[in-house]
Amino acid sequence: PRADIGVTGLAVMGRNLARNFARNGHVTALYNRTQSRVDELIEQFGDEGDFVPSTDLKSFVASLKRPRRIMIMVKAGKATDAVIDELVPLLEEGDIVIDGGNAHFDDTRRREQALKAKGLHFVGTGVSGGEEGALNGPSIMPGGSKESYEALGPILESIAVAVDGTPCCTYVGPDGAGHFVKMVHNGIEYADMQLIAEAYELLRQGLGKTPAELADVFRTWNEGDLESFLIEITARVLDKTHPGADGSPVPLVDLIVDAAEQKGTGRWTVQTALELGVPTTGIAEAVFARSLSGSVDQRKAVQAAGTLVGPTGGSLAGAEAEGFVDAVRDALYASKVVAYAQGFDMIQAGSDQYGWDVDKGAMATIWRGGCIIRAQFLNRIKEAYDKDAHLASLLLDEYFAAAVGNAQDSWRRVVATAVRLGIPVPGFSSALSYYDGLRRERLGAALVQGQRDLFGAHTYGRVDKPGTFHTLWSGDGSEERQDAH
Ligand code: NBP
Repeated sequence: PRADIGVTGLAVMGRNLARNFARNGHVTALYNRTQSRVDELIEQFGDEGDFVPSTDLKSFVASLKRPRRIMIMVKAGKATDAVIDELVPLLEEGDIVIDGGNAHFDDTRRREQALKAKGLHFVGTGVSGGEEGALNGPSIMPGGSKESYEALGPILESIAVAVDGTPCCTYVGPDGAGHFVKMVHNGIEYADMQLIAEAYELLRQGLGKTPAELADVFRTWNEGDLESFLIEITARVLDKTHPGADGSPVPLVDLIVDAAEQKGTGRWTVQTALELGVPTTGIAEAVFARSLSGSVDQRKAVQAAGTLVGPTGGSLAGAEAEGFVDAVRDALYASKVVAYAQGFDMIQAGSDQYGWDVDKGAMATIWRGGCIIRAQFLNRIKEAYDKDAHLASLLLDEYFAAAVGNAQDSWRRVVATAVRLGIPVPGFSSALSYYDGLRRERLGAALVQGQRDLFGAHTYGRVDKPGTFHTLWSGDGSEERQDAH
């Protein structure tokens, strides 16, 4: 056996990862359920490196050096289990099975347990960057045993994209940690995209700017602290035109149906956040905003009825328009800091819940390249966690606190303007409410606790003394201490 690593599942992602391994000097074994995918890869790209193709799983496994490193790149879900079930009887103690698909971290935890019991390592790994990243350098988020990372890490790091000489791949933590972090990454991506879309809508509706003018705005923003892949591609999308019905060029963004779709990782993030009790409002609002946009029949019915009254846009003028572009930029930046702060809180909560000990600064580091959310900004997050790994919130970091503090007047102005114009800004406004919620010394939750005690005897704590209390609402109105004392 001479192969360093094997890839099974050679659709777009698997094929590109296999080519990436081979191009980086690793002898790469290939297997796919449908043989033609192997043949095509060898035919088209066989000269890019040293490939060992197989026509059956047994010879694929036999072609690998030990401990065997086998990367599964099949459709996430049942297919992954089917492939694992076929593979396991052919493997030997210490071999490493890597799942690079978009698995749910719960599935990864289950699979890791099952394989560990058989003396095998299971590495659930997030792979970010799509087809292009898979070929030229993805961001890689591997979970699993530390021991397996020793044998696998160097190979993965060699194919990951590097930023400032540091590979965007590092050990994330045990069992489901890698897929969990990848999931939160995708959730943050949803939030970031939603915020950018809100900024676009505000400037388009509020200032009546054309998509081409807005492309320039986003290009300018991309030269400042918002510099990121998502801002860059926003300008590209806004610049694009296609011939409309009469053949003349129309901005593509005006031709695209305004119903956003989703594949599900954003939803997973929010479901998990609800279970962990972490307020990731930015991600949740982004997922719900996509759902609302996709409720096409309901939106049509509401518009046809014409009974839900309110402002329908209308442009800002004079003093109201002055400085509005910069204000929207500030609001976008501040909201983005909140969304990332919430995402990193979620990583901490998952890490605490499952005992993963995830290094948040290291996660910011490996997201700097390859990923959809790659951005300058992540360097700041890394620095914040380097300074204090136990920051109670990213918002408390000196740099971010100052940045958000400086932005907050603009942020309030933008949210207030949006509300007045009737432009929905769930991302901007919920981020601002989250910021204020963290900041306020007292919250309305005191009243909620009172209500809960009245209708359900759920008890409350008091600010002036320790203990758990209940008021005898339907009795004489006196208060009882309920805990043992
Ligand atoms: P697909 O998700 O379309 O899966 C196709 C592959 O799965 C083919 O190789 C197919 O074999 C194989 N497969 C299936 Br389906 N059922 C199988 C079974 N029962 N036994 C064996 N093989 C089976 O491929 P993809 O789009 O390349 O994505 C691969 C993974 O990467 C997925 O989990 C996906 O979610 C993830 N992904 C990640 C990103 C990213 O940016 N990180 C992007 C795209 C995809 P066949 O050729 O015989 O049909």
